Formats: sequence, C-alpha cells, structure tokens
Amino acid sequence: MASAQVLKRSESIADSMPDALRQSRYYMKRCFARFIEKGKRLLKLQHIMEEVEKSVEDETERAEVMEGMLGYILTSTKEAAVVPPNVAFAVRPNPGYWEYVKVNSNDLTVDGITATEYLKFKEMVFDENWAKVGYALEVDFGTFESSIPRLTLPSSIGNGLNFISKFMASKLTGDAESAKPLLDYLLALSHHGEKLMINDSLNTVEKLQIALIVAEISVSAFPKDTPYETFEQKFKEWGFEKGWGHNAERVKGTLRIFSEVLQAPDPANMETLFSRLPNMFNIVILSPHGYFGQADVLGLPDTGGQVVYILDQVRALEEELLLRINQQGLNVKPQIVVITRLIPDARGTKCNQEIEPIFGTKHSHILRVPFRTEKGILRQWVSRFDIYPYLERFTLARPFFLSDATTRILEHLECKPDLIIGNYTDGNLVASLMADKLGVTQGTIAHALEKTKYEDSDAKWKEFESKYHFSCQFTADIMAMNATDFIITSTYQEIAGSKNRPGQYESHSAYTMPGLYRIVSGINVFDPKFNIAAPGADQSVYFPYIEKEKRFTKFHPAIEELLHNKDDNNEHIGYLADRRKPIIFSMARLDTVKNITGLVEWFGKNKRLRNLVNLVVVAGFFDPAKSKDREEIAEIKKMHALIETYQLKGQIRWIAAQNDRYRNGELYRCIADTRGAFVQPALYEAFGLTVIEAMNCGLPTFATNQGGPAEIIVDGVSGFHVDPNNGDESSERIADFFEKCKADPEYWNKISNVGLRRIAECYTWKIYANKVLNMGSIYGFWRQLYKEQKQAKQRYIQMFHNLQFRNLAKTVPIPSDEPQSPAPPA
Ligand code: UDP
Ligand code: LCN
Repeated sequence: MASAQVLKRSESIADSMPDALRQSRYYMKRCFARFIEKGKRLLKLQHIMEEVEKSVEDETERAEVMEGMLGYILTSTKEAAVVPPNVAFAVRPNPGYWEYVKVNSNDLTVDGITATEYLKFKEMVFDENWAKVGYALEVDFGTFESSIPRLTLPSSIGNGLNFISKFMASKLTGDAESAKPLLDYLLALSHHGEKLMINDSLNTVEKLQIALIVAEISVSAFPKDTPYETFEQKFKEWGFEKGWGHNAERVKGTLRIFSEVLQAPDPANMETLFSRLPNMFNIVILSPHGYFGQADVLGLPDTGGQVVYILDQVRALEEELLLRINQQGLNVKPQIVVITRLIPDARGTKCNQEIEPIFGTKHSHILRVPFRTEKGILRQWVSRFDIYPYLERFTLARPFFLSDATTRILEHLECKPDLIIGNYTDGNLVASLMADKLGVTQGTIAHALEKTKYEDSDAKWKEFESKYHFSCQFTADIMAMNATDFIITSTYQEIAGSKNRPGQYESHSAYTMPGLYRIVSGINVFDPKFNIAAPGADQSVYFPYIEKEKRFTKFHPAIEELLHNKDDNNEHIGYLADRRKPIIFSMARLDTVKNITGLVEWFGKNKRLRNLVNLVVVAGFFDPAKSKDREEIAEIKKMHALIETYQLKGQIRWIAAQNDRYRNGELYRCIADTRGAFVQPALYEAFGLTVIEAMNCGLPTFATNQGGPAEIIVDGVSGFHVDPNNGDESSERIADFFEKCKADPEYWNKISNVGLRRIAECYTWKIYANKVLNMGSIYGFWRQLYKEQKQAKQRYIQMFHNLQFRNLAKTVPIPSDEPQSPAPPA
C-alpha cells in the first residue's frame, strides 16, 4: 500500500488528487461512474474498495493504481458522500488531520471544500429536505479559540499537561510583570479563610524574590527534619504563611523551586511547583446515574467499569492528597465526595442511603441526592439513556427550598470544592453546570462516548432517538467537552484513534445531526486540555497468583464450586469434563459490544483450541425473561444457541455475573493456576479494566485490537492482540499460544512476567492520582490566564444549553408507571 511519504508535506489532498486521478483516468472514470450509479449514498472505506476492485479487475493493474498517491488518498478516506454528479470525500491522512474534497464524477475535477460543505453533502444523503432549508443551526466552538495555543504533533496529543507547563514557562518569563499572574494566584491561596504560602506584605514580584532568598538562607541553617513550627514565626514576619513544607528540607526545596521559576521558569520546575502548591483539598466526583454503590451493584444495568474506576480513583486520590497535605505541613482533612442519585427503590442495594463512607478511605463519602420531577422524588432506577430530564434540577433545584446536589455539596464540605470531576455524559453535564455556577476548575472523563459505538449514530440520530435519546446525549457531550478545563482519557486512541480508526473525541470534531444542528467545529484533538492518565487496578485485590501468602484462600471452596460443581443452577451452567486442561477465561457485561458470544463462537468452531483448553465465561445471567435490557436479552439467547449448535457442554462453563471483586481477584488467580489465559474479545473496548486486572494477577492476556487494550498490551511481548472481526485468526492465535506453552512451559511464565512489568511501569493508580492532582492544580491556574476566552465560550455554551439541550431533554419520557413520593411541603 502507498505510504504517507507520497504526500509531500506542503501538498494538500486537493492539490495532489487531480494529478493522481489523471494518471489512472480510464479506471477512475469507471470507478466514479460506479460510485454514483446507485444515487445518493454514504460510502465507507470498504465500499470504496469494493468499487475499485470491480472497476479495475486485473489484480496487477489494481495494485499499480493503489500503489501511488491515489491509493494513499482512497485508503485514507473515512467516508464519502455521494450526491451525483459529485462525490465528497472526508480524508484523514493522519490522526487528527482531516481534509475534505469534492470530485465531479463526469470530468474528475477536484475542489477542496470546508468541513461545513462536506457536512452539507452528507445531509443531502440523510435528510435532503433539511439540507435544502438553508438555515440550519451551525455550531462552531472553534471561533473562541484562535488565541489559545494548540499542539501540532499527532504524537503529542494527550500530553496537554506537559505542553501547558512549557507554554506557561514561556509566558511567565521576562520581567516582573510577566510573573505577576503567578504572584496574584499565590496571594489568593487560602483554606477556610486562613491564608497560605504568602500574605499581602509580599505583594510585588520583587519583594517576593528577595524574601525567597532570605528565607532560603535562613532555613538552610536548620537540620533537614526541623519542623516548620520552629521557624514559622520568623517566616510570618517575612511575609510567608503555611504551605511551604512540613520540615526544613521540604521548605527549602519549595523555596528554591519558586526562586528558579521566578528567575527563568522551565517546564519541569513549573510542574513540580504546581504539584507542591496547597491548592487542592476538596474534590467532587460526579456519577449521577445509578446504581452507584460499594456492594451488590455490579452486574446491574449501566454499572460496569465506571463504579469500579471511581471507587479506586477516590482511594488513590485521597492517599495522594493526604501525602501532599502532610508534606505541605498543613493540618487539613481532605474530602472527596462522590455525588450520585439516591434511588428510593434500591432493590437491596444501599443506593437509597443518603450518605455512605467509602471503604478504604479516611474522609471520603458517597453522597446521594434524589432525582426530582414535577410530582416529587423519582423512585425507580432509570437507564443512563433516559436520564436527561432530571439533570438540571438535580444540579440546581428550582424552587430553591429543595435540596440539590450543589447545595448538598456546599453543606457537606462547608466550602466550595477545589476541583469537580465528571464521569460519563450525565456526570460531565452536571459537572459543567456546577463548575460554571461555582467558578471551580473542572475535569471530565468520558469512559465511553456513545457516538462512536453505533455506526452513523449522528447522521441517523432520528432512527436511534426513541431508544437512546442521542440528541440529548451528543449535545450534552459536546457541551461538556467544551466547558471543561481538562479532559482525562485512559488511552491515546480514545482521543485520536489510530492510523486507521478515528478517535472517540476526534469523531466530535465535525459532524451533523440533520434536522437538529451541524457541528462545524466541535472539539480539536490538538487542544492541550487532553491528558492521558490510565487507571490501574486495586493491587490489594488484583495481585500476582504467585504471591502465595497473600492469596484469598478462603474463597477456594466457593471458586471450586463455581468452576466445577456438576449441576446447572442459577449461578452456573455447563461443565468442564477434563479438569486438567488450562482454562481460557473472560468476564464482562453481556453487551453486544463486549462480544462474549463471539468468543464462544470462536471456541466452538476451533477444534484444535477445544482440544487444548476449556472455556469459562462470567457474563450476565441465563434467563432472558429476567433482563430488562434489550441487548442483553438478545445476547443471552445467542449464548444458549451457540452452546447448542457447537455442542459445547463438557467444555464450557458459563457463570453468571459476579459481584464480589475480592473473589473475582482470586478467580483470575485460580485461572492462572491452571496456566490458562484471559481473553477480552470486544468488538470495541474504550479501555478494558478487566485486561488490567487479569495482567495484575499474572494471567497472560489476549485482548481486542479495537480500542484501548491495543495500547495496554504490546503485542507478542506483554500479551497478545486479537482481531474481533476475524474470529478464525484469533482462535488460531490462542491455540498457537497454548501449543507453544505445552512444548515450552517457560513461555507461559515469560508472557505472564512481562505483562506484570508492563502494569507496574504504566498502569497503577499511584501514577494516575499524581497526574490528576497535577492537572487540577495547573489547569486551575491556566483557566485564570485565559479567563476572558473562557468566559466568552462559557456564554456560548450557556446559550446552547438553554436553547437546545433543555428542549431536547423535555422530549425524553418520564416514567409514570410506578408511584412517586409526594412533593415535599414548601
Ligand atoms: N465485572 C465484575 N463482574 C462481572 C463483570 C465485570 O465485577 O460479572 C467488573 C470487572 O472486574 C471490571 C468491570 O466490572 O472491574 C468492567 O470493566 P471494563 O472496563 O472491563 O468494562 P465496562 O463494563 O466498564 O465496559
Ligand atoms: C462506563 C463504563 O465502563 C460502562 O460500564 C458503563 O456502562 C458506562 O460508563 C456508563 O455507566
């Protein structure tokens, strides 16, 4: 295939395409005739290739055509909108870079077009009447950003913190005036009315610089571990307040970094300085949709990785906060509050409790606030797809005598939070509204952006609307992405995809929802707000199988029963006739995208693999009548059918969803004891916590090459990639591995060990917490540097919210089949 080098750096697709078409004019005339022959339509890459194949039948000649520039352009095309006689191409030569061209199929003339023009072609395919109206609502968030610096290299995407540190370093360099914003920031630092770091007597950069030198000389005279209190009084006289450090050594270090930053800042000391500033004590984390709890909620609809992620995140953040506050020499209790909805009909969970301390933390809580409707408190769970009518009132209630999440947070913390982090569409929307209201730094986490999960879900939104309410979801997503100060992602691909697949955020750069609006500039993946901070797995639960003394042996009888009890019951069906074989294991929600049924089918079809190993899957449950989830019901039925078709009884064990993470941790290890492997076969996986969990336990892992796991695992080194779209090849790969292990048992150990090393280097919660707190600190300052631009954009978002989102949210039905509590008295 043609390489990227054929496109000279200065050349655009619009420049090079005419020549490229001319060189294969005869074939291209045929090919374009085929493109338009079926009338208006949207072509995807595979359709384009099919037409090329039919137009250039001879294989050698086709190879020639595809070798050059034309092949490069066509294979870089993500889609093309055919509106005869024109074909409009959306070409993506590199992650984050898009170019749009229009080709006239009659004479093969080429014109470069804008994203807007391209989207109009697309609208002609999906909703001609709307496309022709001519006054569609066009949304352009890019207009506000001309003065905000941008990354330029695709390889730097997701490394915003580093870029911002560099940029801030250059902005603060120069005379005392340049460093003034930093001084102002410092002067404003306080906690519960008590000033921190400096007081008003150090109100110029010059005064501060001199004081820093005097203080450093003075503190150097003390032994390293002298407590701050020893010289506190003297420091106060010089204009310093608490926060510099708990002992002489730490104080001296902070003073020195500060002096260096004021003299000539560089990105590294900039980042260190901000990691030391006492500016972060209280954090709010939002995850409104339920069930959010600490026990018995996994396996309930919508409560997969997000709940696990947040609980681990809170523990890691609290630990890091405690460490930092201690090192700052402060006696402050950090508080992290997870805000979720209170569900009166809690079905045996604790989701009807207002407040719950978070296990494994000292000061963190789950705080639950109910959803309200006109009729009172909403009692029942609602799907995350139907949640939109409640969110605004949940954030800020009107009338004001009703308690809302914002009020409850202020009461609980007794002050404003320092950072608000949203999760998923609903949490990010609430975080945006709340951060705007309180003037607080905001971070968002998508976990998964639904738009990329369903093909053409933007252009075909009307088809999905009654089921999924994507009009609300995509509107909320785009608002939150733009409102937030920083975005945390787990992987690079989440932002900018890979060579061949656009990223989840990238797919929000320009899109159209005919009949609703056209987003001509949604989000730019080169925005320095993007940061990759991958989560880890709780290492007190997911640790290597080899650490014998730590193993949770009390679960062994239960796991033995789970894997090998011969009778089918509510918890397991199927059995493993030959116990000596290694087990390949998978665990996931029984969603289509998780592709557990795919794995069962690969296994069913591959005789060699069936001879080598047994299959154990933990997923959903067995009775479709018990599920309320459309996708899950279909998957349950499919599982039963596959077990039947491939006669899998005796080689497969299907276990219902398991909610005890301690027992699950031990289950991964018991699978490792069989010298088995974990398989994550998803059609697409945003991150893949189970991959991290399995690898933490030392279980060799095969995971989908579609999405996050492709970054977690270095293929063939720390595990293996499998292609969910090529089951035969994937099952062969797994079989090859087990055959190799049979011949050389050391091979299994090797993959297990390298997997563990990979985790320790890149995927731990400690690394994560450190990064996220640095983000909160640095972006908190950054938003002040760009206050005016932020405010202008915020105004635009507020208008979009009021004129679009609110009306869309009203179209989502509110359940009325169950009784609701009466509205509380005024
Ligand atoms: N999980 C579980 N029981 C199950 C299925 C999954 O405890 O029956 C846990 C799993 O251990 C992991 C999380 O749920 O911690 C799933 O996260 P992942 O990122 O793999 O998928 P998601 O459900 O978030 O899409
Ligand atoms: C994040 C996840 O990992 C999924 O399990 C959830 O369905 C989604 O968020 C919504 O909670």
